[in-house]
Amino acid sequence: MKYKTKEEFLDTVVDNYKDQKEFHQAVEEVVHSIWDTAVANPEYGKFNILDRIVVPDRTIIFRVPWMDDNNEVHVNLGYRIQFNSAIGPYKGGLRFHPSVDLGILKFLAFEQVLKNSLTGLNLGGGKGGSNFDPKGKSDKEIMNFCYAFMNELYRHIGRRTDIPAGDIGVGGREIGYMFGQYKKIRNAFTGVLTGKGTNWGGSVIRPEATGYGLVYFVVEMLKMRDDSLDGKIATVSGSGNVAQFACEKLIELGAKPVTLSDSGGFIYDPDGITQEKLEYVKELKGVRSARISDYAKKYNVEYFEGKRPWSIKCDIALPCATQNELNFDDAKELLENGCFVVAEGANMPSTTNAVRHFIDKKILYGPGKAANAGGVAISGIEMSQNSTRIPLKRDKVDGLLKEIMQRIHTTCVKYGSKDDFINYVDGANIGGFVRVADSMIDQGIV
Ligand code: NDP
Ligand code: 2IT
Repeated sequence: MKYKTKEEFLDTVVDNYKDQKEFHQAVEEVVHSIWDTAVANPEYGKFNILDRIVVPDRTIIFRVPWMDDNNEVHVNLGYRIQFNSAIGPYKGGLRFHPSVDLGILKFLAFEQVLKNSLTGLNLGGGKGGSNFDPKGKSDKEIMNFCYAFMNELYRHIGRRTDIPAGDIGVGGREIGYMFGQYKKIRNAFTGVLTGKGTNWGGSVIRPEATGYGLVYFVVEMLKMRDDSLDGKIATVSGSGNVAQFACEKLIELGAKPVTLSDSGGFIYDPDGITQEKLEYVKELKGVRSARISDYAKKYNVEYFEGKRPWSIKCDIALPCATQNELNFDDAKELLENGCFVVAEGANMPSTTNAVRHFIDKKILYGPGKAANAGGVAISGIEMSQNSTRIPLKRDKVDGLLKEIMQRIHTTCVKYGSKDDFINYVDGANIGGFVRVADSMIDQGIV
């Protein structure tokens, strides 16, 4: 092993990528978990896996010029990080949000490598997107932007190379426009993107998969304490794709979600968000600029402007909005109010100190790369349906999703159990890492 301590290694990552603080955060968490495993296996040292695993295969940055409805020309930055392909073609979402930069996409792509490994499928890791802000844009502007983005991205992706999907700001509509443009340029109808419409190669349950899978993971965690979702109060943040379908599954399985949020604030509905109210949220949030505060007006509940929902008493908290949306103070308050399960629908929503607090207090804490892997897993199932050209039925795909979430949970237990506590962070990181590292060794120095 080239490094004597993990701190020595982590210092090199910080030095090499000075401005990429989210990337440092993600690498630090992983290295804390995998260090002993990395040191114990001399092959990992010999093949210098640590240095290699934190450097993407390639990073593509490009100009995206597009015209708005007033004929003004804008330029955004487009990115695709192809991080690791040891176990499969690059796979991961595209994010359109003004905060997008290299540090954020590198953290997401790095997490994706280990997440995809945990699914047990043959999926490498990647991530991409743009600092484009979809809020307030007309449908035509969104279409123009998606076309412009694909005008460059098409040359870097392909069904055997790199298969993007959605993430924040990218849903079925955007995937449709990008797919159309890819098909036009390449003159090829292939499964190059996932999250497609079911009429043209998309899988049933893909839109639901991240949120449903998250709740299936929570069910597995609760089983470890002979407990179930029945009657549990859940706080959920976000109100987009992941949050909506997490709520839906919570309701179906007998729990009571009481909050939703967006970048403006959160709503608290002590009577519980019902399926009917959720249908309203789905319709409302179908328009990207819509605000969750409208829910408070419609159902006469409280809206907390500029706040996040972690002060509300609950048994289960599901952060489903964005990175670093739950800090140490939030973690303390949650636990003081009796919360004993935190599972992440979003990627890295809890800060480093919040995660330490959850582990110190030995609650059931499911990190994103395990708990939200259902989305990419069903993307993998969409890819296999595209290859065979045989679409699967809803029950079959839902069954696969459950099976994969259970398998991920088993992997976390296998690698994360110590005494009578399951450290899901260690379990997910080690479980994800070993498969990628061993595959890299099998393939030599490439
Ligand atoms: P959506 O765009 O559908 O929804 C995002 C939600 O998060 C919106 O409610 C949005 O509010 C809120 N949000 C976004 N950025 C911020 C911010 N900076 N501060 C506060 N709120 C914010 O995205 P998804 O639901 O798809 O993604 C949510 C999270 O889940 C992300 O972390 C994503 O990486 C992760 N994820 C997504 C998967 C998928 O399949 N889609 C799979 C696995 C993880 P507003 O409308 O005000 O911006
Ligand atoms: O973070 C994620 O796992 C996603 N945005 C989904 C990726 C995918 O390829 O389905």
